[in-house]
Formats: sequence, structure tokens, C-alpha cells
Amino acid sequence: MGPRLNGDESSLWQAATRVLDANWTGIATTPSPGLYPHQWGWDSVFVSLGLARYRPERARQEIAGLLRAQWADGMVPHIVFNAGLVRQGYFPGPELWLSSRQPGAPRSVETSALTQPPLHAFAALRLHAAASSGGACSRDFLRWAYPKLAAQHEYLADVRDVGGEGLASICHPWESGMDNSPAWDRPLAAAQPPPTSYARLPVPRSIPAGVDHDRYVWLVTTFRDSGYDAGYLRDEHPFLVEDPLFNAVYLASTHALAEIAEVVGADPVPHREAAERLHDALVRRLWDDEQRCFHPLDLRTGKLIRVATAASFVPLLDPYLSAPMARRLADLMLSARFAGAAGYPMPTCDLQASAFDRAAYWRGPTWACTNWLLWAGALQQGFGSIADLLYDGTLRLVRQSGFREFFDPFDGSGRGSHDYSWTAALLLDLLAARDAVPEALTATE
Ligand code: 2M8
Repeated sequence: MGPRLNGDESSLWQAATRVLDANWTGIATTPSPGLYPHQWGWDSVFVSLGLARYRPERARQEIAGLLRAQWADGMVPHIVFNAGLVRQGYFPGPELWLSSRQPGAPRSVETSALTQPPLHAFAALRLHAAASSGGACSRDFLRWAYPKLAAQHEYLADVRDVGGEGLASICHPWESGMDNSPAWDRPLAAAQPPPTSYARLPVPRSIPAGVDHDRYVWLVTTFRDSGYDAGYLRDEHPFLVEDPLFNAVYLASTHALAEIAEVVGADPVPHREAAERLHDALVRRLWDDEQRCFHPLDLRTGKLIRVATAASFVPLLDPYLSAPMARRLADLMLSARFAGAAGYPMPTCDLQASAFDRAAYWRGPTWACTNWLLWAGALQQGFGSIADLLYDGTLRLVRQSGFREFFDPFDGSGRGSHDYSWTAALLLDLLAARDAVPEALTATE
């Protein structure tokens, strides 16, 4: 047993479990009550990391729910709609995606037709590592999940490697997870929808509205009207970007898939080879030597999008990242453009960029999920003090403002929805990772 939680940590732990339990619908954990009433892809993956620390069975259910909604081509959708709520609460709902009309979509549930950062295999392996007493249940789960996770990766390699050089491209800002990141401003502006305004439920929140939201919806309808066709995506779709966060997560999951293959008695070699190709492509295509960080590549213009965001640092997850590159990323993270001038790191956008906005969704605020990814990346590179900075910063935010969706990077005030699931789940994972959790509070199975 590790050191005992102090009173403050112990009450944080209890409060976080209460949030996750309250957001559980009986099928999945929703990102937040009211605002996002369905199951979201990378939210559920992050949630599973927290649940793994006290409800391991439910943690597996989160990932299983996503994998059961997998399309025939291997795509794991970014929203799995709750059939009991389809007509309320969230736009765009199933009426926009029309997944039930697609021959390759699952029959049992309605889903979106986009994906999100593929952290699924990485999380599945962590659930196994966190499982107690030999992990028989988690080994069975990995046996069930492995072919599905492998199919997800084949989809990314076959359908999404539009650039032909080994990286997966995203075809919508929603696929990045960082919806209205300033990095998408230019590619989005180049996508010219017809002058229609799409109806939207009047949900009060600080997400992009108006013309930006119309562009998001239009990008979906144009993809949908092609029958979600891979050829259309390759040749015509206006938004096609190779994103460092998405691909670094894909790479981390590819390494995890090799380890999962070993656990279930499958061949790890193809996954190791895939990881090597991904590493090479990530560095060759997205590293910006002049700016000393990773940037997204716009496949429609062939140019790097030179706005540094939290995504620029997620390749720290790569175990084979060269030491000089890792060092440069660390220097930029600690500089006055990011953590160095923010009381509550890590802002999601370069503080000195003209697009930075401390209050606007993914255009500057600090988010628990990007903090967690960078914390994991810093640990991967052996940057203990950066990992501590992110760990302490995240705990301070939650202590001060609760389990909010995102936070002001200067004063730590909370923004967006309350009782946000991934903020709670990742706090649990952070506390448990420091082995600060007494046995009475941890998982048993
Ligand atoms: C936000 O994205 C959705 C669309 O997928 C939205 O704006 O309605 C993002 O923060 C995304 O990263 C997150 O997965 C989702 C649910 O929390 O909300």
C-alpha cells in the first residue's frame, strides 16, 4: 500500500467517483449531465482510465460500448447515441448522420460517422495493467477487444492514410477532439458551405456558433451525401489534415496493440512495424524544425499549419522521439508562450498567438485531458518536473473550481459544463498513478 491520501486528496477522490457514478446511464458514462447526453469516443476512453481505479468492470463496459458500435470497415464512431434520448438534448443528433441508412453501420445503435483520437488500445492495455490479482477478467476482455482494436487500426491505415505516407488524416475538426482549435481556422475558412443556416438547439455554452458551426454541420452533410465514401474523402472532401495529437495517440495505441497481441497470443510484429512507420512519418511530416514543435499538415494545401497548440506536444508520448526533439518541446512548453506565463498550465493555445483566447473553448483554456496526455508524455520522456507541473496544476484546478469542462489558464476559474466526466476520471487516474490511494478505495475484482 502506498502513502495514505491526505484529507484533501481523499475528498477529491470521493467527489470524483460521485461525478462518474452520477453520469453513468446504465450503458455508458456521458461526458456531462445535460449538455452531452450520449456516449462520446475519447471521453469514454478517458473515463475508463478513472473507472479502472475503482470500478474495473464498468471501465471495460465503456470501451466495449464503443467497440460494439464499430462500423464494418473498422471505424469506431465518436458518438454512440443513447436510444432513449435521441430526440432531445443534443444537436446534431442521429437525424443528421443517418447511420442507420449506411450498410456498414451497426444495426443495434445509431452513431456518428466520424471518429476521434484513437486512444482505445492504449486505454485497454492500461486497464489490464491496473487490474488486480492476475487480471483474468481483463485478459478475457483483451481477447474479445483485440480483433476490434486491430480492425480500428487497419481502418486508419487503409482509409485514412490519404497522404499515403503512413499518417491518418482527420476529415473534420470534431475528429481532433480540439474542435475549434485555432489550427483549424484556415482549413475551415477554405471550406465554403452554401449560405444555409442549420438549426441548432439553444444550448447555452461557449462553443463555436454561427458560421463556424454551420461549417461543421455542412462538412458532415457533404461527407454523408457521398455515402461516407473513402474515394470522396480522398479526392474531394475540403477538410483533410494530419494532426499531431491524433497521430501521436494513434502511435501510442499501436505500441499498446503490440503488447495486447502478446497478452492474447497474437503476432505483435505487424503492430511493431506499423509503429515504426508511424514514428518515421510523424517526424518527417509534422515536425517543424524552424518552430521547434509539431504542427498539423493541411493535405489540401500541402502546408503546415503554424499555430502552436497543446496538440504540438502530444508526440512526447512517442517512446522513440529523439532526445533533442523532446528537449525542444519541453523548452517551448515551459516558455512564456505556454506554461511559463500561465498560472494554471497547460493552455491549449500559444499565449502569444493572435488567436489565443483565455475563455473560448479549445482556443486557450486549460483542459484536463490535454494535461493528462502531456503528463503521460512527460513521464514517457523522463521529464519528471514537467510531469509534476501538470499533475499539480490539474489538482489545483479541480480543488479551486471543481470538475469543470475547462479552465481559465491564468486564474483557474472554471468554464463550460459542471461535473464533467473526464475531468473527474483523469483526476482519479492521476491520484492512483502516484500510488496515493489506500487499498480500501481501490478496485477489486
Ligand atoms: C466537444 O465536441 C462535441 C462534438 O463532438 C461538441 O462540441 O458538441 C469536444 O470538447 C470533444 O473533444 C468532446 O469529446 C465532446 C464531448 O465532451 O465535446
